[in-house]
Amino acid sequence: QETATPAPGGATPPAAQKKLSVGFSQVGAESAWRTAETKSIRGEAEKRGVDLKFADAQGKQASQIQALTSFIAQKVDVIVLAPVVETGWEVVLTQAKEAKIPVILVDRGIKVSDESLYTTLIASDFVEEGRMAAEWLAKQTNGKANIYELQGSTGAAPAIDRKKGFEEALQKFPDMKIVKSQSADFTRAKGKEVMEAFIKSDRDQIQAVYAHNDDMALGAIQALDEAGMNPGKTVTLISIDGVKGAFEAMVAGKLNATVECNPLLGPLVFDTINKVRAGESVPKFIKSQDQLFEQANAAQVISTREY
Ligand code: GYE
Repeated sequence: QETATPAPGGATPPAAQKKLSVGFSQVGAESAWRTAETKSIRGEAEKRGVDLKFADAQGKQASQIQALTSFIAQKVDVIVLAPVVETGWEVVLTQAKEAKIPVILVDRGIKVSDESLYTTLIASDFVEEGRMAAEWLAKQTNGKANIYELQGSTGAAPAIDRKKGFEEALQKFPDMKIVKSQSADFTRAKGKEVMEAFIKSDRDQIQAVYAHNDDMALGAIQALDEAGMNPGKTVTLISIDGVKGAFEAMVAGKLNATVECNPLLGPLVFDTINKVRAGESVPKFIKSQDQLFEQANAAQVISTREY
């Protein structure tokens, strides 16, 4: 057995080194996607012996600002922020910058006039996801459909950009119409509720549903099922995330397609933190690669899905 010898030159032996401390301000637990992300980041922190301070904001920006203020007061080494909304970050991020604490944004972007207020964003391209969904839906419906849209949380980057990309791509298809569009807050319960209201007023016109995440689509499927409307057959549904529940719904023939959005960001987040702390430069946007999955191949790949 080896015995530890003191490092030459009086360097601090690893055991006595201060643990890396990271404050992570998470949006909440609104979706299966987010639960998978939390698990990935927490698990990776544990694996690497990082002291992770985890704060769940329950969907409130005020709670996130409070968490960040407290991380700054505790002098954490790095802040990881999954911002609930895009705007309103200048004051607290300026405080982090003055305290020389790097801020890594995960899974959602922000709009700030001064880009130096954060180090990098690790996320998917939501505009591209919206485009992929629109193009797939247009192909599937031969360019003609009355679409009902379930938006994500108001003011959140994925809600804004998934709508934008979808609308942009639909411009090439004059007979693809978004008839109604409403926020269902990225949750299954609201997805069901909003879909019920759509069904009540527009029952015979609903041909397609575009949901900004899988959870809302799963809620909508429940509403359609309860109304006897044949989701996946007479109503075509596409959503985003690629969570297990979506694959199960595709195997059951009720969801038609999902655009993957990778929540397993833990390893990449801590690799990036190490680079930043070593003084290496990192890109301002570290983009995940997403792909679309359809009902036809869902059964084949479901067992390989990790979240
Ligand atoms: O798609 C949705 C979640 O920010 C990318 O937030 C994330 C989104 C994800 O609640 O399910």
